[in-house]
Amino acid sequence: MAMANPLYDALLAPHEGSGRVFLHLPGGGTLSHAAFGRMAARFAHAIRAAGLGPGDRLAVQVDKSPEALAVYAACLRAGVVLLPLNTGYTAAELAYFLADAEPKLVLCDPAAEAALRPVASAQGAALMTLDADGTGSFADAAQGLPERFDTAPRKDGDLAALLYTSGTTGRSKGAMLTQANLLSNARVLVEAWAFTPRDLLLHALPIFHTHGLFVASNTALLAGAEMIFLPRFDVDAVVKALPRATAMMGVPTFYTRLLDDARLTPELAAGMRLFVSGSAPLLAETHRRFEARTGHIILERYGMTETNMNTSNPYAGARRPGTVGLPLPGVELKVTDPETGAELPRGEIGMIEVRGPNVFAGYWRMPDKTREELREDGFFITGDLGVQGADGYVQIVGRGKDLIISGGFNIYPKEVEEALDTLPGIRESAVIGVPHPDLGEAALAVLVPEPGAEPDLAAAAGALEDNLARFKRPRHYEILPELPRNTMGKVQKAALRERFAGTFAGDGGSGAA
Ligand code: MLC
Ligand code: AMP
Repeated sequence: MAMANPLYDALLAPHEGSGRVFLHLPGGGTLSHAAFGRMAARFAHAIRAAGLGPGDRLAVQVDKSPEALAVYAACLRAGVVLLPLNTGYTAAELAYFLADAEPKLVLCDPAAEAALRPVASAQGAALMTLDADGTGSFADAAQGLPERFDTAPRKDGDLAALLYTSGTTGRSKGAMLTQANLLSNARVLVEAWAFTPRDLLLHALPIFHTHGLFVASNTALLAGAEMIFLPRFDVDAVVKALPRATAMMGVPTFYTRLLDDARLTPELAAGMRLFVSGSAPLLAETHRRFEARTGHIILERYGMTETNMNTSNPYAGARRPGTVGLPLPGVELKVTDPETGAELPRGEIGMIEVRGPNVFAGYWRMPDKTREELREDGFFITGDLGVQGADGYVQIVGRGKDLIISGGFNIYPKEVEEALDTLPGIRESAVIGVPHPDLGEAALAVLVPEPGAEPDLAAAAGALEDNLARFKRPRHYEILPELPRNTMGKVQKAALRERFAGTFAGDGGSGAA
């Protein structure tokens, strides 16, 4: 009897060799569990052959594909820690992650190879490619390798993945997610959302973040559900796939884009049993419009990279617009005074703190940051401000952290401001999130020129291109002679947000400003 590997044993082993369909692909083809498992075994051998053993990191910045998902499965089998990276990150951003996580191997898109090779070599990491169509030097290396693999034994507390989340100050932090973190949350979600082998989950999220990789994929695998695996959210493809699907998970932008499409009707969604929203606040208005249009009540839940899912509206029971529902089984949630940490009575607004098997093991090689946010008693300080009603429902009312969530991607203003402040002619800057009809919030930069200087906005925007992923770059610029400050000298971002709140009001669709 092989030794235990909790995630492999629960998510993958039950399907080994099964001819059942796992993934439905855009071209109309399918991939069985057996074929997926064979691919994952070959990939696990290739990862081993590249010199990685249990606990080593594998950084992956590739387009979404069945092969990319099989890399995750291969890492689980080999005991290798997966470090998935947003495909939008530039080589400059990658350099930081590679230096910090010290992966032995980096997988990238062939188109990024030339730019990333020096970055990887500088860190002593090998580099291989995996294209969206599943080809590349990594796939070549795996070609012909055995389709059986002795899964590495792992313990509950062993790391399964390292996911970077930006910090409000300083650099990104690697959230260490263990086997038990991921498995406990998958178990809770299968139960809470009633997933079964009869489900067909419409998967249009990226797989480099918690939502698409763990919430969606782990839940489907654990339940034995099938997935319609789309490379990205494309409204035409989603409309085409919806009639076959039983469930979908998305960020609020998925729902506003669907609502903007006349093809969204009750008939289109007649076979659906569940629409889940998360990663960013779902406007109560979107919730109500979706119900009026389709008859479906979106189930909103709340989570984060460090904690997986914390709360959820009930599957059976009232799904309340504007709330993120109740703490999930096993998750303790309290609202505390942000200054003192003392627990507040129900009904009072404060800092949301959570504890449970879902909560991560700390930040990679950052014991000080870990101590600041993860209390010794196990409660994690989320940075989200909220209130819990007498009936237990949690409402998120704001963020204690300076963070913009745009289309479900996080933008840390500080990082963008630091990049802007170095530009010639700019004395200082403030980056704020303002309402955006498509993305929920979009980044807007307020620039203060040096005395006498006339900043060249096009040059400013251009200068960010090499350093910042596209999704982080401000979609609009404003120039002010100075930033509003309080008596302590702190920039009053709330005043700026109010002043520029209407900037994107007329922007329809997904167009950039
Ligand atoms: C893409 N762009 C974005 C963007 N996504 N800009 C700002 N915010 C975003 N979210 C850029 C593109 O690079 C492109 O640049 C331009 O904006 C227009 O792109 P688009 O065609 O409108 O975008 P699209 O590709 O359709 O993507 C939008 C989206 C996508 C909403 C479908 O961002 C998405 O899938 N978001 C999901 C994010 C997610 O999974 N979050 C979960 C985090 S986990 P150019 O220059 O090429 O035109 C988490 C925990 C939890 O938060 O609780 O779940
Ligand atoms: P990330 O660091 O990418 O995991 O983002 C996590 C953050 O997304 C949380 O701390 C919240 O601020 C936000 N978030 C996730 N789900 C919701 C939700 N349903 N409503 C409001 N904010 C959410």
